[in-house]
Amino acid sequence: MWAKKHLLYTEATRHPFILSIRDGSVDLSSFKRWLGQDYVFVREFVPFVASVLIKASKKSDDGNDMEVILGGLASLNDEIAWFKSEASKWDVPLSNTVVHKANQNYSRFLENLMLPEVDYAVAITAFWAIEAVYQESFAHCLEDDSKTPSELQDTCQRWGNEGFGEYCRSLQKIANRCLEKASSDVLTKAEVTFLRVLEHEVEFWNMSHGCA
Ligand code: HMH
Repeated sequence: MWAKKHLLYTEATRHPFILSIRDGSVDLSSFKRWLGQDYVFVREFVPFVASVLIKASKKSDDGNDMEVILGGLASLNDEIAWFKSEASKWDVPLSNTVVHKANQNYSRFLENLMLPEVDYAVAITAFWAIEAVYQESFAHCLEDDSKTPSELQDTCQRWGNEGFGEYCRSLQKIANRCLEKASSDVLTKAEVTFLRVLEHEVEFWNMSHGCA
């Protein structure tokens, strides 16, 4: 299980699409496809995060969880505004986007995680993993030896910046605290959910990259 996790995590955070941004060889039509699809994703992600917030307010024994998740929702508000301005910069229409299969599958997965019977520990683990994949991927494109094109720096900064990294570590801490107290049944569900997130992230990159 650990080996599989490790392998999938690397696949998700060092995907050929990300590596192509990092080495400057990125195909801009791929980038535009990613931009349009990710805007759709983020609009689906907001209700999921809201559902995690509701679970935190009911289940959590730590007063700080709500603030961290609320901060996440606030940054999604900025993110939606950013997508709109970025899309107009790149001439990517955001209305009438044909939602790709990988995106539809990811949405369906998120919808299932929103159900009240899904444990808070499972939902917060998924939330952390979703954010962490983007953080690790885009931070990789900002390293000193990267050749990320200047017009993509802003995108990489959005998720690769230190503040976003700090926020991901806060989510990880919450997830770890919940998992320490979880039953073995919940722990297994969280593990499986974590792997599913990584698979969906890889599929999402594949779609952007044009290999799906
Ligand atoms: C597909 N995963 C995907 N899109 C995002 N914007 C994030 C994660 C991070 O918010």
